[in-house]
Amino acid sequence: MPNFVCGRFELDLTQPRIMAIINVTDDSFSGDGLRGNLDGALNKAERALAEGADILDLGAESTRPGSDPVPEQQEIDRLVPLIEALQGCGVPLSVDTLKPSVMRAALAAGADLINDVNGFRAEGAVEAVAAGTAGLCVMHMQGEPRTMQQAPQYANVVDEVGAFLVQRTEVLLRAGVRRERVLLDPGFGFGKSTEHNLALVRGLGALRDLGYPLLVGLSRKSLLGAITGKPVEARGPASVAAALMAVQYGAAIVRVHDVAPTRDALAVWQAMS
Ligand code: HH2
Repeated sequence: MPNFVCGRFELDLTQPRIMAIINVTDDSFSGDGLRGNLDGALNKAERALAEGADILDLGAESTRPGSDPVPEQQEIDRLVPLIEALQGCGVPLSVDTLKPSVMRAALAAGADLINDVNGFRAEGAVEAVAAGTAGLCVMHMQGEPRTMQQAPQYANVVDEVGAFLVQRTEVLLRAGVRRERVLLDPGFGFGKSTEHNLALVRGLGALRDLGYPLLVGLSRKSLLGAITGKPVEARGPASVAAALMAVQYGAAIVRVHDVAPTRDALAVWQAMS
């Protein structure tokens, strides 16, 4: 597979990569939201880099089930200073947003990757990102965050998620995006029951066969609570196991809260593979 083109960077994805989650939200499900505290976010980013993060994913709007949208100016005001302050950190800066105006502001401030949990479906999203070289993570979500976990329905979750990702990617390619800029993500927990999430983990190989690198975010999610019976703050070990399984099944990048243990687990996996 060719290198993943990601703004100022090209990532070799023949070895698994770690995307560290840096939330400046008020209400993230994992309880790690830094409420727009720039120094807190910079400290967290520095720690993630020291622990071996390959990408930083900056988010200013929670998308947990039941969450409410954040005004776009607030999202921009929280993200832009962070992107500017982290410009020289040496790894790609990803921005987790579904709003075209925020995408534009983030790219103008120097973001390298736009991570859209809505698959670039908002009006103007494709136009906001098509030019340039920023990486684009296309994620699947059924419904919208406020209601998505109420009654998710699929006839065949792997096929339907795959078809959606192909369709959204074709829209991007038609708008002039090079294939090397695209990452796909099945969107664990975004309009999916436990059974749907498990079927998608087992189906990662089929999704990888679509021909794009896969990003997987299972860290601390409710699927792990359903399996272990543990509350969100005690899901660290389960998250590391889930990241390993995701890589084993075909993920190129894992999106995690806990970089250090994930880095160790991947090092062991690589040495023993
Ligand atoms: N999950 C969350 C947010 N963004 N982006 C991608 N590509 N894949 C994911 O699985 C994903 C994502 C939810 O996790 P988190 O950021 O920890 O929580 P919140 O949205 O509550 O801030």
